[in-house]
Amino acid sequence: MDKKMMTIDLNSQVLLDKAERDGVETMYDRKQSFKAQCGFGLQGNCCRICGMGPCRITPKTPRGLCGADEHVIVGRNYARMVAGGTAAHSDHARDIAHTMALASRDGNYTIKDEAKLITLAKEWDVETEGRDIYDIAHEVADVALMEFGKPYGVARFLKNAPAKRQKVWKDLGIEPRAIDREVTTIMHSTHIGCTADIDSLIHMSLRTSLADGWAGSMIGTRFSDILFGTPTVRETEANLGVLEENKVNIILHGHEPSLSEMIVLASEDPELVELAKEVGAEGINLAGMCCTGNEVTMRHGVKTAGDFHQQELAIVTGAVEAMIVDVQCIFPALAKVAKCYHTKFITTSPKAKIAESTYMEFSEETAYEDARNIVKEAILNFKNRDKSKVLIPELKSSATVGYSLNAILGQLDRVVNSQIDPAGTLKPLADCLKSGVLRGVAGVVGCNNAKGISNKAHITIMKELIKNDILVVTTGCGASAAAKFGLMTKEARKLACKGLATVCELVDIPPVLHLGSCVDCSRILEVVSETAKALDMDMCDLPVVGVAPEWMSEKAVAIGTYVVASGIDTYLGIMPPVKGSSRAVEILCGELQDMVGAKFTVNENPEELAQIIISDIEKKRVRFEKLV
Ligand code: CUV
Ligand code: SF4
Repeated sequence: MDKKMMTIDLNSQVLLDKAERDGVETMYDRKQSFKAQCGFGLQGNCCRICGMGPCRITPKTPRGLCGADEHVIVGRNYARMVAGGTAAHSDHARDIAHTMALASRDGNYTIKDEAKLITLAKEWDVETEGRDIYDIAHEVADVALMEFGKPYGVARFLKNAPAKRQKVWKDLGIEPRAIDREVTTIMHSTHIGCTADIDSLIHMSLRTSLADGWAGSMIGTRFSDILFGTPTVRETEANLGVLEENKVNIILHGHEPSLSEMIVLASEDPELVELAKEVGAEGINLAGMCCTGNEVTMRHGVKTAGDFHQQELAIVTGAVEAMIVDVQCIFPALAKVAKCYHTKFITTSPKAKIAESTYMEFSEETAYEDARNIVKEAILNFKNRDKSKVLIPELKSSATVGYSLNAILGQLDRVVNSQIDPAGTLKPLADCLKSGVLRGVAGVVGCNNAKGISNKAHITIMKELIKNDILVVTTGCGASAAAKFGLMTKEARKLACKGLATVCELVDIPPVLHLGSCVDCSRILEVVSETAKALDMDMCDLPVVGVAPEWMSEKAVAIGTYVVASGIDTYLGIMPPVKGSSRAVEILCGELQDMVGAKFTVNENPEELAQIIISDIEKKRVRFEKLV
């Protein structure tokens, strides 16, 4: 295998060699043996929605057995991806809301950001005067839980968007109602014999995606901040080099901070630290992976072991005592890889049981006890580590992380506090955009995709954008990539052009800002929305774009769709399975512009995609400068 054609991460390349020596199969081996992927699947024009199928569209068979044409089939598949992604983010948020309903002063979960809770309570008309903070929390949690199934009305957070944006949604009829309702409606409407109109399928996809961005994900982020603390700026390190030879290495992988927060606490438990010493280790070393990694690095500075494509390779180091996972983006392959080493692959969620893993159920009611037991299991596994099988690659990069909206406001405030109002505004950011010192802002987010070379598109595009005075904000595995490649260090401003470099120096930030996990794309919505409001504009008026260079998950499809529906042009480095319908492409990459003021652009060549983004931002600036 030509490793350089697999990943640009040098640690990963070293570990791919090791995997080969150890006889361990990874995603990269499977990628090679797959060779050609199914053309119908790639185009999105295979339908398995009913038992008469699968029906595949070809020139000779232009319709499925029920008569569905390629537009209907592609549209239904697309809508179902949006529903799948919305369900995943929102069900995660639901769990966090349930966790907040359990919060108590002396329990496992407490309220860490009271101010944020009060703000939210006020936004949602929950009485705050003279009430115990936990009573407020429980009522706010109940209101949030109602957002999933309320029979009437639209999502509560919509009113936080700029007035013009709200009007677009209202006029188009894409204001999401209850979150579960939007997901269910798509599942219903894409059942055989329901919606057979591509325009309508995309219309409902827009509405459902907004239930993700402006409801599910936003609840996930806000509630996590309230319960676990709003991220603040801190230093960390990233890449597999953060594993430590002499410590019990525990990798936290998955998504929901309710588990990872407890593991962080348990790993500091004096008894467990003592136990680690008893088994001959110098201590416990936690490292994060994927979005759980982003959550714990943003709030605790826990180091990031790697991204989605490094999950198997982390185990291949032979130095991991336990890989602890909850939900989403977990390779089933981990069970097999873990068997080749001493690593315990510990699954914890009834929503994501994986055959041949060690299942240790985590429940919010018994959170700390469960977390302790899990960490203990890892420590007791240290003795089984086979030193001859250990290879911890050297590379790691330092990174400054933790840029929640509040942290960004705090940074801006430090510089211009004479002009800023006490609540803090994004006016300084708006001013930099106005003056053109910053040409624009790009949210570069999302996964790694085996269709390309791991990390290549992320890094190529981020570097190119900052070189052109475009500030990059990032979440998910895009954030892990940026951290690994040093783009989140303050010195990385040297890679930026003069305008951005100056802003970075003045405000003391890196040119690529870590905004968190995938649900935290809602933070990007907030930044853009607040900036638009500061300028009395709509979100589509700003020189701001979304980019998903290496997206792969249904969640990413939901994110891309709500970003576009929010008026932010979105650029994809991987073609979604919609090419089989010329109408789907026409709408998504064209007509949406007139509907919501933004559209998708796809180009699988990262250099070209970067140039398109830069030139489009300049085009957007022409209109923007006329408006300001
Ligand atoms: Ni939720 S969704 S691979 S971990 S960003 Fe990473 Fe992020 Fe995509 Fe998954
Ligand atoms: Fe075929 Fe129609 Fe059934 Fe899809 S819904 S599998 S196109 S018959």
